[in-house]
Amino acid sequence: MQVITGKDFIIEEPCAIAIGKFDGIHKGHQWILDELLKAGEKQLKTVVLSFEPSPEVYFGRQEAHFVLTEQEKQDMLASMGIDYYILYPFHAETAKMEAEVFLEEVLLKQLNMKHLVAGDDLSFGYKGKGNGVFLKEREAKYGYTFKLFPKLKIEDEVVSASSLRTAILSGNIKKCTLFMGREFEMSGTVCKGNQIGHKLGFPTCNFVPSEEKLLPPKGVYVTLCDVDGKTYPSVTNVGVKPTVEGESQLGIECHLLDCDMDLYGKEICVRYLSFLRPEKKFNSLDALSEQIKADKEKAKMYFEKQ
Ligand code: RBF
Ligand code: MG
Repeated sequence: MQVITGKDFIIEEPCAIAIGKFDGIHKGHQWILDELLKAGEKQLKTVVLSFEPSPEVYFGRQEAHFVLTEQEKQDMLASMGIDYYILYPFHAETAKMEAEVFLEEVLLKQLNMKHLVAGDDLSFGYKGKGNGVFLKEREAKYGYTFKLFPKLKIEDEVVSASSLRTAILSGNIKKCTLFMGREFEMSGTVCKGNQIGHKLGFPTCNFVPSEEKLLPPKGVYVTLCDVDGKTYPSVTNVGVKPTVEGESQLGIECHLLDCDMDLYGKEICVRYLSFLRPEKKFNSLDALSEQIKADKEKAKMYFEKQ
């Protein structure tokens, strides 16, 4: 996949384009992207076009934390087989551009668009005039086809970027998995911890999540830990360890249930399966240790039931 930043690109090959932020690449996004890839099978190049920063963030309607980091999103789009990923600069000038101009100059001239797909909240151009109705009306005039996707529903619930964010922020891990069709995950390089976990009998591999990442509530989760192509059942604390430290940087501490390995310096991926409890400040390390033992038992039971 070729990643394009900036405005001065030209793709001469006829292409199918998906416009959107696609944060999370949830089931609704997958539905749209599947349609894009189908167009790709019919001799069209496939293009995903996102505005950067996203207009939601630019206009201050959303914080700059995402379900997928930019790198995770790019890796996933590449693995799906998308040909081009465009990060179109969004600033005052982009916001002022008439929808008609964006359609003619960017989508049709710079990109040779033959097919367009998007979710029903699509809007681009000045005052968001470039919406579903606008694009449908211009199909014949400009010789492209356009498919607008309604919001997907799973088990009677709307799957959208915002419902997914709400699920993550409230620790509703089951819903995240349902909406994404895979587990919510976080990756990082294992750093040196304080070794207290080791003394307590619960060694952990620790990392600091990416600044970009939208975080679930501080607390304890049943997780899978991927490292070196292998997967290990684990239990993970997301938080600041109030029992051992004062106000400190939020970290991820993952304890492998069945083995004790030193993963220092390795890249690991933690996949969230279930929320167990909120993080707490205990009166002693002994009390914390007792609680972690209980968390570990719960996690083991979770895996035995699967
Ligand atoms: N630290 C806390 O201060 N409060 C907690 O509730 C807490 N829960 C944890 C649960 C698990 C399963 C693990 C692995 C760690 C937890 N920790 C918690 C972090 C713990 O304080 C830390 O791993 C050790 O002190 C080593 O830094
Ligand atoms: Mg959306």
